[in-house]
Amino acid sequence: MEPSNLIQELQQRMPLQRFQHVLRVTETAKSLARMHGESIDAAETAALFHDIAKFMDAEDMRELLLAQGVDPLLFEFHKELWHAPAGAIIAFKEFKVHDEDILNAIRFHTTGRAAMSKLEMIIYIADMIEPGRNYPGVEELRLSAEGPLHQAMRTCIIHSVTHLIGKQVPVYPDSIECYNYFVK
Ligand code: DGI
Ligand code: FE
Ligand code: FE
Repeated sequence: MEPSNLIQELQQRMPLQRFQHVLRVTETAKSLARMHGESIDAAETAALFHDIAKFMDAEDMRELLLAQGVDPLLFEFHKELWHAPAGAIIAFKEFKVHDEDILNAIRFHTTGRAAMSKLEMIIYIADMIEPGRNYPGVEELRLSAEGPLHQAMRTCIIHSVTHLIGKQVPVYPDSIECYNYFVK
């Protein structure tokens, strides 16, 4: 698909505010890729697709995920987690994105996981620090993103898991495993 067609397609699948978030994540991810010697094209593709399923109907999403054989544990957790693996499936099936690292960066962008690739960390961090984010503590995360990628990822996952625990909501095992991996 031509880049301009992809942009149009993405725009049609989400409200303007979300689309603008996607564009800011893309710029942030490209800049992190440049800093850390990762493919800028891969960062761009993963970032553009990362939230493609964010506004998909929850039941359609459940069907898609079930048909694809994802771990049914996912359905016991908040729907908010579903759009990441659903996005990877859509990128693969509808947009012929077949690069496993790009697909994993989309798939794990919400929970993170242990032993993330460079690209996975870049997308996770870019999603948290894009210039439109303004939650308490984001400045510290932006600062950490100027240093080594592992350190930045460590800071980000500590922030996320601490935030979830503060809200007393269930934490998906991939997030816990990510936290354990990066604090060790
Ligand atoms: O899609 P975005 O809003 O850009 O960001 P995201 O994909 O990181 O989604 C963030 C949401 O997902 C936020 O509401 C927190 C939630 N979340 C992330 N990890 C977990 C989680 N929610 C639960 N219950 N458990 C998790 O492990
Ligand atoms: Fe997301
Ligand atoms: Fe996002």
